[in-house]
Amino acid sequence: MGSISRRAMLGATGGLIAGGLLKTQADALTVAEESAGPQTAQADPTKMMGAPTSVLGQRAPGEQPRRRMGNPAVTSSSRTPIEELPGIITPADLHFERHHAGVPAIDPDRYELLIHGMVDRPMTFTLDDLKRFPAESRLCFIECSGNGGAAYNRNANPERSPGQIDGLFSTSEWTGVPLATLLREVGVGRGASWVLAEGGDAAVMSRSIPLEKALDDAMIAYGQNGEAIRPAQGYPARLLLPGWEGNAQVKWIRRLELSDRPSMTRDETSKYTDPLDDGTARQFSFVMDAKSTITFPAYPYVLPERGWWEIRGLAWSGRGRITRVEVSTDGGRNWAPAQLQEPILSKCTTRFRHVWNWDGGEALLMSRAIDETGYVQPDLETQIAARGEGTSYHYNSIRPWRVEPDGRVFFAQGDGG
Ligand SMILES: Nc1nc2c(c(=O)[nH]1)N[C@H]1C(S)=C(S)[C@@H](COP(=O)(O)O)O[C@H]1N2
Ligand SMILES: [Mo]
Repeated sequence: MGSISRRAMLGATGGLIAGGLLKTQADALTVAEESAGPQTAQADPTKMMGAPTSVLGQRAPGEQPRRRMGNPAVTSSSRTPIEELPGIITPADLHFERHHAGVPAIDPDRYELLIHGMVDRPMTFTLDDLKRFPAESRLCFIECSGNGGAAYNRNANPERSPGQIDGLFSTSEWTGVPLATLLREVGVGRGASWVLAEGGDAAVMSRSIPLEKALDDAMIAYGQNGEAIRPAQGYPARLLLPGWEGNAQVKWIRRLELSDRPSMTRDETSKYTDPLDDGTARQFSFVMDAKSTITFPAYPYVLPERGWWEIRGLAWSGRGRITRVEVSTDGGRNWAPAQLQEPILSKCTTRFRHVWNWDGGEALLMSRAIDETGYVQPDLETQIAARGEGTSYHYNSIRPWRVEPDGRVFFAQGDGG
């Protein structure tokens, strides 16, 4: 890439700087092995007929993003490569996965959802029943409560990409029936205030959800980005709780039981509570607080030259809309408002960008999200002071990235930034 003017940067959209991205060798190998591309690039595509139509499309041979896996023998999650996605939607085959006992194979023809307990008319719903109700679609993120754990550490590993740190996070268009519709069908009993949600996997994931959320924006979702929910995301149906921690969004949902108290299941007592330094714990800490991370430039990319670059990232809040994102290039001494990119939706992912003239010196890049409730993304020390060292969930502190004079970029939580 030749030199680029400030005018070009300010007027530019995406593609311009993509040529400067360097893939790691490991990434390049994976692409070569796995791409089933139909053809190698033609020297002059105008001189011969192109490939025919196909019943199922595929990605360009050179564009083969992959989920980040831990050691499959010991982990039960995979992460979305958030730095490789140009928009806000996560393609379904790249949605992060977190399974406590694997992905069950559920026969959609035998699937049933039971709603019972403190209701006037206990009922079961088949998949066809669910699809017969007026449907709703909404875009929102799902984020694992434990996302970003690698960043809750004053000595965090600098060689981590945004996806390796925060990739237990994906955004989709979800389609389904509002839970309020189903609850109206069964009739909420007097005094009911909680709903136990239970999954049909070997973990029988069970979480108590306040009735208020169930009647607000909860959904029994069966569609994901224009297709049936993928088996890993809960096929044939999952509970969707916009803005709340991933764990409570029970996949393979098979039972909802209304009651007048939380059920105190394994998944909300021994797990998914946040122990505090004073010996107490935050329980039912459902809402995912506002967070942002820079996805470019970030490890493992290397900036090839000084000059105008667009700092890009993602911001989201479980409380509503993102109203502002601020960016610092000097480790938090000065902050400037970033541009927010439409659409800016409630409990959804918002892209931000900020043009930056890199002078070739060391720089410490940070972003800070603010949502419509006025909540400001905290720095690591503020969060540790509030939550203690031993907490296992809700790591939304500021993510710093250090650019070195040779253009390499590292995760810089270990800088104390
Ligand atoms: N039935 C069931 N639901 C579940 C889980 C599970 O293991 N079983 N995992 C939970 C956790 S911890 C998370 S973060 C999200 C992950 O959703 P995803 O795999 O679709 O990304 O599903 C939640 N729902
Ligand atoms: Mo999770």
